[in-house]
Amino acid sequence: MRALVTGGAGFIGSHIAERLVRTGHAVRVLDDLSAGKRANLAAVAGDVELVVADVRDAARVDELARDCDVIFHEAAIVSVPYSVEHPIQTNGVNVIGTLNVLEAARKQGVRRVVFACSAAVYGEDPAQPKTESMLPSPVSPYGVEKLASEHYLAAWSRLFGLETVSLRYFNVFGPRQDPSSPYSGVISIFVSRFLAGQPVTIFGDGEQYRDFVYVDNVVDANLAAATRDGISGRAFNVGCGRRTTLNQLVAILGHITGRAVLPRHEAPRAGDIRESLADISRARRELAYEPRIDVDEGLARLVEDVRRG
Ligand code: UD2
Repeated sequence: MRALVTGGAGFIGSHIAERLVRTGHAVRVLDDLSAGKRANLAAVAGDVELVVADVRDAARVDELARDCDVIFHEAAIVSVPYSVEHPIQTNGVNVIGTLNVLEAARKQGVRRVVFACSAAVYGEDPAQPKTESMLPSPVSPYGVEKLASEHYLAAWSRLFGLETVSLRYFNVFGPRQDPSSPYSGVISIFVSRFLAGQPVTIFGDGEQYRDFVYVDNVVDANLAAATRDGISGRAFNVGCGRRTTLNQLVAILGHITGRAVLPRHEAPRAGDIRESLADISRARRELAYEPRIDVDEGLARLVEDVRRG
């Protein structure tokens, strides 16, 4: 197939682009390089058409969707706190960007759009694990934007027969996730600190948990979402279905790196949810999704990758 990956020079998008190339597909990437990097596509640079463009530019998106069978829509501003500070800007990228993708797909006869949604749509509802049938109640602009996008997908599926699939990512981790911002994923921060022999900070008592999912599993889910029949208009949780507390994370990293790091504890971060766990039975049933790489194995691979540089 011929695929367009928006945000394809970013963390998750570049892994999707790389897998597509390695499995024989033609890949075009749209990325404004605001968070993405050319270097993220270095391994497949000769086989990917990288177009530096903004997903808010409807005409450009339309042009790039031409002749594509599938669009993987990963382009977004991904920081929850940033969305609180700059909601007009994040709405522009995260919602108008999605509308541009849907309109381009419809006009250009693209068969299917697979969308990078988020567990942020669930908000603070304490019920665990999260199932897709729960009523979403996002508490951040970012979560609202992801949910609005998901509704647009489902509407475009009903209105125009465009095939759409929304994947609600939980806490994705892996190589190329940028550890440099204070809002970076906790695993990217902890791994770089462990390997540098620096202390880590846990916000709260460390008993809060997340459903951490290695990026290769997320790529598997995307490929299944692009190809399975009978799932148009649907949303799926993408996690491992396993909870890991931050204290457990520190222990696992200590084991893998052979370094004992005593975490510092600070007050819980404002606005943090305490727990997040995915029920992945719908993805198992309808996408034949199975997280092949568990958290321990994913962490080992990430440590190896960061060590190699
Ligand atoms: C994740 C997503 C976010 C959104 C949200 C929805 C990432 C990076 N972010 O946010 O985009 O989808 O889920 O619920 O996947 N922590 C520390 N020390 C640190 C950094 C973090 O203790 O140095 C804690 C933090 O307070 C939180 C946990 O680690 O309790 C996870 O934080 P995170 O920023 O990795 O991810 P999260 O779940 O807030």
